[in-house]
Amino acid sequence: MREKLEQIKKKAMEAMEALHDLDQLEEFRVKTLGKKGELTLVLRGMGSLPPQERPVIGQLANEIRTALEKALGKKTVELKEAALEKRLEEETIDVTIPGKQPDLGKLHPLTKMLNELEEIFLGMGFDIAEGPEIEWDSYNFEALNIPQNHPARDVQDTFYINDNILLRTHTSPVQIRTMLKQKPPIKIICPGRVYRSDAVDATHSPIFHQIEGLVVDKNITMGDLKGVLDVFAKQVFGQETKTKFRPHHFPFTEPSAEVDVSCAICRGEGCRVCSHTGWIEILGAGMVHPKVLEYCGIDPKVYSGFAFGMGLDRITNLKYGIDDIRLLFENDIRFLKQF
Ligand code: 2U9
Repeated sequence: MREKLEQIKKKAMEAMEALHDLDQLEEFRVKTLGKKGELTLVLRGMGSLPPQERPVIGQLANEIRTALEKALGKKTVELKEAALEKRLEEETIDVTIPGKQPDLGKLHPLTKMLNELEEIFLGMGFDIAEGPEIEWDSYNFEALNIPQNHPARDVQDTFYINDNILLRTHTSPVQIRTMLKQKPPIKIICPGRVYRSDAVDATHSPIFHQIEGLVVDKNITMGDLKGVLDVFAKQVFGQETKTKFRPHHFPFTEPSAEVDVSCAICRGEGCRVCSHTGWIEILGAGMVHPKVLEYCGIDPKVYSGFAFGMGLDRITNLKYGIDDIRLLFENDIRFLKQF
């Protein structure tokens, strides 16, 4: 029996040495030390030994069990360390491999232009005001001194929703709303989308964008208007830019003017962009009509104001050399990627 025990120990120790992974080791532990393991079976057979031999063999069997358990523990640690080592080696990350470049979106040219213009006016102390695109007929026309029979009111030009409600044809009703709820001094720009029932071509779209401005206070003059628009034009088109006011007519301003800037492409010498005139029309402007102030409850004998309006789409196209307004609305990725 002693020999059999020593044999089991020797065989077990050798077998253990040859094992390479933790699953095999567990299988081996069950086979050797488990309830149905070889060592246990031998110990069960101790009943057939002479009584004086039993304690000696019992002690030997326990020593062997302890030795095997110790060796198993050591082997377990060894195999766990080896497994970890192998995993770390396999999972090595090469931090020098170039990363994948994420596809970055870009701002739409209209958004870029709007951001630039807003910065310029914020820098001159203007606030930004916004309002609804679906508007009362009265705020869009009547408040602005546009009479019932004016051609702008024609269904040919305006998208009516019903007799009293329409898609705003300019952002001017935002200024009306501001004056109705706020007393002067008022100094705002109103950017936004507007709608006119125009046939689509290279310079017309039924949806386009405007920025209008309004300043109302005591002693506001045409000189203030010229100063603001001159600073604005120089910041957008370059410090050498000149501005020119030509008399015009709008129902909501008196006097009114159209404003040209000297062509930034040819510096006024004449080219294709300015139709060989050296000037480009970019704005309409004027002193707010007394009737418009009155409609909003502002006394025109105490207060005066100036207003201006421009097409954002037209300025964007001039600035970026885009020759067709439709490109701004088609969202062709090949076009948008260029800005
Ligand atoms: C109030 C009073 C007056 C806004 C103005 C213009 C002149 C003008 C056009 C430019 C090109 C429209 O986009 S466009 O087609 N606008 O010429 N707009 S004065 O005048 C106002 C606005 C609000 C209460």
